Amino acid sequence: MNKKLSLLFVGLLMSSMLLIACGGNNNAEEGSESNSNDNNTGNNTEVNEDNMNDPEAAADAEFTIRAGIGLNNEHPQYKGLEKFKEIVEEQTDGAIHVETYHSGQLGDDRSMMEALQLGSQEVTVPSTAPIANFISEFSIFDFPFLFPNSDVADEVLDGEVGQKFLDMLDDQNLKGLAYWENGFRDLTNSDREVATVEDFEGLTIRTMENDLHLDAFRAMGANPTPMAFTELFTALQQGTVDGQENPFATIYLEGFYEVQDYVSDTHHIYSPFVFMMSKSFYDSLPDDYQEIVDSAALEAGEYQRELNREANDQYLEELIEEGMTFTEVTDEAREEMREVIEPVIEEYAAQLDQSLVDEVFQAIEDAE
Ligand code: TK8
Repeated sequence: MNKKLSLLFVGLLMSSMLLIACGGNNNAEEGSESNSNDNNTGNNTEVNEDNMNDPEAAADAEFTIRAGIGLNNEHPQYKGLEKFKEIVEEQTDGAIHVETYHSGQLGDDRSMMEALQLGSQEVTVPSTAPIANFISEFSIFDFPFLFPNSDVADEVLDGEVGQKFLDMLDDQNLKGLAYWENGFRDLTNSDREVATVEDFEGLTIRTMENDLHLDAFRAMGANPTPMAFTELFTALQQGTVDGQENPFATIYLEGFYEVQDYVSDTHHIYSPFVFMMSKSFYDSLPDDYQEIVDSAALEAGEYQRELNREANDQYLEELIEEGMTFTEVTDEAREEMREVIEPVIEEYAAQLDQSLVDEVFQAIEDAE
């Protein structure tokens, strides 16, 4: 698997060097246009009201950061991106200009990470699950029921253990700067109420592109399908899949209540986001600008986590008001789900360095 990824990475790297040789890059000669997104993997990146990206500001800047996410501009993830933009542009007096893109305008999590590796995009904030396709150790953050609550998650992710995982991104030409919050994942579907493991039987569930997620839902009797987030709403609308799982904020703000009838507070995985930057771009910044983007990613992350948590309970109320049937999952039912999934967790843990796995579980125990 890693050999294939390395070959893919070399191929992508060579094609990008060819592209850069033919076209501008982030910091060409004075007065050049802002970076061309032509070689980007994303869709239309023209300036529009939604993006509020200003081509004049880009032209005057020494550096331009193209920051793209998959969720829409109502989501706390985008509010965090705007906060990052505000801090960086203020502290560099506009020398660094940040363009913000949402709703998959530049691609999905995986293709945006590849764009960072190629240098055709500078920032993205994916969930940890797709990162595991680049660095298998990240699958540990998708062990179901790993984090008991968000306080423990913050302490572990923002501490030594979390930093160790961010440092692993360097070898992929990615620079991990901070953990933001996606949140506890909850199940929705269009077929039935789900309160226990038995209720998962035969449900086709879209999962993120992560083998552990697939195996965990198979263990519970569901029929999982991996899919990029950018394709999810259409798949739900067309009935290609019965359901999906995401935090309440995403379920509400992405309008999934329009195409889903049932929501259960399974809380089966706490999903972190990772704020990451193209490492070659990061290394091209002067030291003082590196310090500014470092601290801005952390400060914007604190802000984003707060927004995400403030509204999450409110979002469940909104979903019920929009007509979804809410099914409360008991702790006993969650325990049964965890027991059924345990062999999958053990199988994936066995593929990782045992000392690293122990370190993560010890850090969680210390934080509780
Ligand atoms: C958005 C994704 C999303 C994630 C998923 O780009 O794919 O379901 O939870 O938030 O990262």
